[in-house]
Amino acid sequence: MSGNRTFTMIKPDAVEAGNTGNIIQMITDAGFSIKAMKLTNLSKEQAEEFYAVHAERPFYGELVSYMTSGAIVAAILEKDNAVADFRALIGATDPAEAEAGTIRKAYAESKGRNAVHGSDSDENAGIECDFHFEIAELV
Ligand code: DAT
Ligand code: MG
Repeated sequence: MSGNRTFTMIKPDAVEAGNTGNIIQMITDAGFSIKAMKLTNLSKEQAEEFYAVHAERPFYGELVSYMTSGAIVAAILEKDNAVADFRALIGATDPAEAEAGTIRKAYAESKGRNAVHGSDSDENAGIECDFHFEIAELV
């Protein structure tokens, strides 16, 4: 059975460009409710841990430095089939390949600076929500 929660970050490029409000609007228009949300910064250690699965990839250093370059908005989202539906809403990793109507098509600058994160499985959604929020922060 698929779960009903996913984790997202609005990434530094999108926050810096002033797109936070429009992205949140797209998320709620798509039927997600916001269970927790915060404007914050990732430390180098947090970014390295969050993206540890990519540690051997050539873009890892660039990814960590980008994700620590400015404020992010972290959030827990709820909807039936949350993980798959949110991946569909954000679009392909590379905005050049993202479909019209997706968040990355609208707001991502490039494959590396791609506006939003979305969890890729129910298991990782749980890990990522716990990484950023205490259970007491959920509404
Ligand atoms: P996604 O964020 O769509 O789940 P991913 O998990 O494969 O994509 O990669 C995590 C992030 O790493 C991605 O959002 C942006 C960065 N990234 C991935 N592939 C990249 C590449 N070829 N060059 C630069 N950055 C990349
Ligand atoms: Mg991923």
